[in-house]
Amino acid sequence: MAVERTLSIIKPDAVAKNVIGQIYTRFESNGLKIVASRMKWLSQHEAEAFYAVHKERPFFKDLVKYMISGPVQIQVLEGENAIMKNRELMGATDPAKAEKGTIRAEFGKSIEANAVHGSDSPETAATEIAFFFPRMDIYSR
Ligand code: IDP
Ligand code: MG
Repeated sequence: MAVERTLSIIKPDAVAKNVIGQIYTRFESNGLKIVASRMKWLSQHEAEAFYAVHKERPFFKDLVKYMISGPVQIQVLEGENAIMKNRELMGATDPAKAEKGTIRAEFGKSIEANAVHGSDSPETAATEIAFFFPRMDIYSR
């Protein structure tokens, strides 16, 4: 296994629920280090660009609207197998189908308002990290 980095976003519903700390604890207690972090209220243009891979999907417009409904907390997580580890901790896209104990099962509201985003491959992780963080703002240790 290799040390990887992945992009994580705590989405507007979870930020509004005041559970940033509880979600950060999940990362930290499962071997993922927060090596960059910022809170940001995305513009429509930013949300559309971030989710550009989904622009043909029927839920795209609503997804963008939801992602700009309030501030999000964005972080780079680093650790062994970080990309898949984070996806495991997140659980399935639909919180109703996510395994018990996962972040989405515990904090997600709906298939759209599902508390967190996580990169799904090394390629998307690299692109998504670069979208939000210049290299100089990422602090490995
Ligand atoms: P993922 O976040 O588990 O990787 P994706 O298929 O990449 O899931 O979808 C991106 C985001 O779009 C989801 O996290 C969710 O917020 C939203 N989404 C996905 N599928 C649906 C749907 O069927 N209806 C509404 N929103 C959806
Ligand atoms: Mg995805």
